[in-house]
Amino acid sequence: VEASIPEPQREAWQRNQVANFANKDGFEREVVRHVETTLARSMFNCDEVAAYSATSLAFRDRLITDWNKTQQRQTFRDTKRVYYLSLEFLMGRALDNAMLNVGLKDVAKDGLNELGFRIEDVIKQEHDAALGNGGLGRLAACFLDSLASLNYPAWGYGLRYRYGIFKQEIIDGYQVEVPDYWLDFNPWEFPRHDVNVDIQFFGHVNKTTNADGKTVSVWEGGEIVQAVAYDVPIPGYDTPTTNNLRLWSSKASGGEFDFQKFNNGDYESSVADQQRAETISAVLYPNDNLERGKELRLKQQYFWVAASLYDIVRRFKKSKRAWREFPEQVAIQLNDTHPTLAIVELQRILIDVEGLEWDAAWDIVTNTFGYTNHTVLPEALEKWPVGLVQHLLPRHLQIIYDINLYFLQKIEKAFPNDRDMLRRVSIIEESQIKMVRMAFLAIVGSHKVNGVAELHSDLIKTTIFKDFVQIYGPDKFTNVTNGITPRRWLHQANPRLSELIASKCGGLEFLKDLTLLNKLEQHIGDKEFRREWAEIKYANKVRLAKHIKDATGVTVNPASLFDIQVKRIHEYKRQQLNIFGVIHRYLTLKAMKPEERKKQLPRVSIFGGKAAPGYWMAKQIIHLINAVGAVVNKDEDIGDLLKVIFLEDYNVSKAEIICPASDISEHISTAGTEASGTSNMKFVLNGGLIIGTCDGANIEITREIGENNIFLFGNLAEDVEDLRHAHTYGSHTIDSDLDKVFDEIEKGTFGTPHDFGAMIGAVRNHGDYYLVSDDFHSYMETHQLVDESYRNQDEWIAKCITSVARMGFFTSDRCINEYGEEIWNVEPLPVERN
Ligand code: H53
Repeated sequence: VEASIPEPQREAWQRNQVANFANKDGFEREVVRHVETTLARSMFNCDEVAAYSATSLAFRDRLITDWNKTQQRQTFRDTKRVYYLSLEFLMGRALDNAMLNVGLKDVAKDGLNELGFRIEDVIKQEHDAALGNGGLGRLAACFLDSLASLNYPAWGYGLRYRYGIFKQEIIDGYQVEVPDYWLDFNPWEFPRHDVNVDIQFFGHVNKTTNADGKTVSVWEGGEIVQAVAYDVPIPGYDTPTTNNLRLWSSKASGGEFDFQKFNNGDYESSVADQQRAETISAVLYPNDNLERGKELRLKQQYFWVAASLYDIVRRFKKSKRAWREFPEQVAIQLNDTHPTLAIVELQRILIDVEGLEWDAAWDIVTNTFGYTNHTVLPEALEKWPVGLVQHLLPRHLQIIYDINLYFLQKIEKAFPNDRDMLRRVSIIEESQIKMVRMAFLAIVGSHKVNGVAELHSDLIKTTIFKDFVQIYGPDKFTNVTNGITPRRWLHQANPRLSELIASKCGGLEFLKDLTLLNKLEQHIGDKEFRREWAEIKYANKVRLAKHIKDATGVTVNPASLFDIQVKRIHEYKRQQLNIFGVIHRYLTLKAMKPEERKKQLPRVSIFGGKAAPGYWMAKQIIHLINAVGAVVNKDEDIGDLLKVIFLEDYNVSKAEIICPASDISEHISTAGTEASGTSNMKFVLNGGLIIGTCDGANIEITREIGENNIFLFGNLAEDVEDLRHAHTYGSHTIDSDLDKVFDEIEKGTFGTPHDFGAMIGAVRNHGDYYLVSDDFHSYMETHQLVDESYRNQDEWIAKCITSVARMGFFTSDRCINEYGEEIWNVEPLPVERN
């Protein structure tokens, strides 16, 4: 139905265009209006939550008028769009970001002040949008910021989980999970009840003959669940471009519940249908780098992918172009294998619904998709049992088999004497329980595959996807090293440092062109500049110390060296190596004479991160950290020389306080296991140094900032396999210092030794898969170097400034431009604000 206003009446609309506020008075008027009308309150009952709500609504109004303009312009120009499909968008808070991107934070600050509020208190009222687990989800959020800031026509597609990642509480040293219901009041989303799609599950496939005498497959029966769109505006920095993040929510198709059943007294089953439907988008799976193969997860994936593709195809069809032009209008990026079914779904739409021939359709499909791989860890690679796919998506399984058949036929021709190749690369793994290998399907159905850091992109080509490089040639595989948005991770998280940098780099332009940071190098010799720099770092440490005090009750001295490791808890990330090192430091301090002890550098070891609820070993690691803290923090021999802190519920808004406050941060994964890492970039950009292994983006950070400005240690990726082999088949001796640490744990110094038996056993008796013992000595030596370096504060600060000056490469703007040119073939489309 044509809903646009006819020409003669448009003048009235234009005359009455919404006027956006641009100054303090205008802002205050909007806040008061929202308090009094939208929220139905008044100045007599306006608390900080209401002030937050009204401020958000005022900014939301602004964003939405820009959003409208952006969408109109993109539709009118009919340009190619990018669709970023991700099951996770770890957005954090939106208000601060919206104020900064729109350039009106100062206006809001003054306005709120006049109305009786402090802007920091108002910002803090917002609940994080925590629709993600870790790096993968946060990367998607940084990419959305860059896409909008660079004026790319782009949409994100995801799921609107009712519960985001759980809230972590630490009770008696153990992690306890609490549900994160975050939707009570969310001013940043627009329900689009008119944008809904029926999604089919189960059923069966029939073959029939159509009017042209062609045999066609018809997918029938089963159940229908409705997908409803919720739109979240994504503002660019210093541009009116405001893109869309569309999140799908599930509900029972055709209404609230079945009235027929209800009227017949069958209340329970009428409500059950509704609940079953709503379950699909109810919770985010809390695993990072770990796939558990649950049926509901597969349902989530298909639900989201099918709704998104329906939407994309509908938009394309409005342009009335020929199907072969689809890849010229549409680029779809698969964030990991989670959306791989989109490949199958598009093929299904094209052949079953639109009547294209297989080859023509498959050409369109493969030219549309790009696939980003984020891990080589075997436990994270997605595989689905054939039987489960058959049951849930019978037509899709047929298409997967056909895709595989045509693919293997080509392989057979190209490699006639290599039977084993067919087995190795088949999309179907012929195991006891047959499995669909999602990564292989993603490769076969995409025109480009990329890794997320150079080492990682090389590794996928030589290990898990080696055969595919032979098959397709090396050009199908590429690297796009990850990045972070400097708007949130510098300007928003560390406003004082951003201001100081601006004063030396020609204003805030560096937020749009991060290579401008290199101007800082000219000022390293400037004593006053270094003093200001150090003063800001100290103030950020004071801010974190206050947070630590409030959260844990422990007082830490901000003059200590702050050593931070915050990320998901995982054996490959080796928080166990860190805590063993802390214990070693503690034992060393204890063994010293008091006068020697006094000469030591005080340290605070700070940890934070969630463990997947079903990941027992990760939970043990959290327990050990807390157990060590409980002993060390009250040891009077030690005092300020060592404090061990576990910060509960690490999330995006806490990261904004933590990242600016590090002296050193830890990125110490077993070489070859961390695909990239992105918090390493956040810490360095905020003037902290890092201790790390030669893994992921650490290597490129070293290349950029210089090896004198980073503390690298440990074995290299190329040696890992041999070391593991030696552990299992040779004699495995444990580092003697590490042995002492284990003995101390086993003596009961940190509580019941039994609790930590498995952690020690993993190193001593079970092959030390993560090479903790192999790297321990070099790790401790390198920490020694850190201490020595830190004593020379002048040199330390110079290292920090040099590092920041050379971090320009790691902006997510650079990533997005690389994707835009090399993978998507899209151009920016600037929007005017009138
Ligand atoms: O993705 C980040 C990388 C990081 C990698 C992470 C990741 C997840 O968070 C979840 C699943 C997965 O396969 C990978 O571990 O190294 O920086 C963004 O690319």
